[in-house]
Amino acid sequence: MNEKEIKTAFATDGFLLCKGLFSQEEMQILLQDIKDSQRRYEQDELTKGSMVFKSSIFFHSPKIQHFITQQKIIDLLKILIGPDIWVRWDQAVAKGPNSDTFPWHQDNNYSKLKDTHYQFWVALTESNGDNGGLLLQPGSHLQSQPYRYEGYEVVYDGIPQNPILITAEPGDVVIFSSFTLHSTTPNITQDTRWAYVIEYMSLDHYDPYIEPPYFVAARNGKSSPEFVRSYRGSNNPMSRLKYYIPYLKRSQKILNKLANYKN
Ligand SMILES: O=C(O)CCC(=O)C(=O)O
Repeated sequence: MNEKEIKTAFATDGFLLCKGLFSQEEMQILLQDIKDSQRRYEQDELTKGSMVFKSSIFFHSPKIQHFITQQKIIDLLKILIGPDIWVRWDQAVAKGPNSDTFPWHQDNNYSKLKDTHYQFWVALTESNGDNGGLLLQPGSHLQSQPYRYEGYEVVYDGIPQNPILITAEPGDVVIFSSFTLHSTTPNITQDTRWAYVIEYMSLDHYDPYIEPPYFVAARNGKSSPEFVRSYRGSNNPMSRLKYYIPYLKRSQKILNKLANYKN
């Protein structure tokens, strides 16, 4: 696929399947690095039974940092995100035997971000409809979808009309928008399905929920791994304002109520 086809496919469907981006051997090494890694934040509320989330793991692992900033990844992402990119979050997901479905959702409803982040989903093992495979609803990224809370889960309040199941080999990758509805199937096999998801964002976009230091992946389209205390998006008042406007509106409503009350 050339750049234009990649952009068009992503704009239309909200995701892109890249077969065979990494070798089986690279995936075995990465899986071991993930198992050896330490978390930055301890909590993983989404872990349920034999479906285990291991989040925020690149932070203390130079090997994972090296993997997620390699030029091959940047060359793909810069087509969609632009030349300056940082990593806001990552998580490995082990779906063991008997693990349940992970319900349909848009990742922005978990991250609470107003801008798109780009989910780089890596199949570390085989992944299919029997063992926890990834399902995506094409075109669902084009609008905010209704949702409800179920414990820690933020679940799509609807039924996807024509979902696509990704059948993946180790080393296959799906890049999808954080607004794309997705889900995973139950695992009815005896083996554990592993996937690793890295969440990339433009350096122009702010995330008020991640504390510094921030991890830069690329500048000017070139891999440039570096921890920084601030970046363009975090310094940009317009980026920050998006998150303050709801508070300002709420404060304005309270002030109006008080003014009415006094009168
Ligand atoms: O287990 C997976 O493959 C993906 C889990 C998921 O839906 C997510 O990370 O948003």
